[in-house]
Amino acid sequence: MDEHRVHKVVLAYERGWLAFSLAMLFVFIALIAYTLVTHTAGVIPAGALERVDPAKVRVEGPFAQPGVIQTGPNQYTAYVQAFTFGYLPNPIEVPKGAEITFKITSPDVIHGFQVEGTNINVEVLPGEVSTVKYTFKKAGEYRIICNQYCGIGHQNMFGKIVVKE
Ligand SMILES: [Cu+2]
Repeated sequence: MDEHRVHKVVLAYERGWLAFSLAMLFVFIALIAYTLVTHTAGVIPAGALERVDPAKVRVEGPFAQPGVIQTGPNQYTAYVQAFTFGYLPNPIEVPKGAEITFKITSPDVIHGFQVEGTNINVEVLPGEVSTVKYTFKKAGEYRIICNQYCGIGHQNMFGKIVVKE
């Protein structure tokens, strides 16, 4: 093949690649959209801005007494502090099969709140409340991992969730 012909063939194949990769991308977007309409979308942080004063979260407001409170027949809200270098309460005790709303904030720097074995994976910013929802279907212990570098104790920053039968 001469150079001119090669050029034409390459361009034609490239159009095919572009069409196929775009089609795949749209399929991905459709699949992602599907997850948004199921209950699994609860792990998406609430969009509404909720401000708190990181200097005061340890002394006043719901985060000063971190814990789990019942808010409905099968609903609970867990107020959680993520701090250098741990989580409060520890452990976080919740019942199996109930919708848990986690409200998490930090009195110091950014932390991660990744619950091993689940899709809970949210950033915790000082000054803001991160709100995510999750329903644990299996009882047992779940480890919380800080997956945002937060200082010298980062690699030892863990917490625990105990899901009771
Ligand atoms: Cu941390």
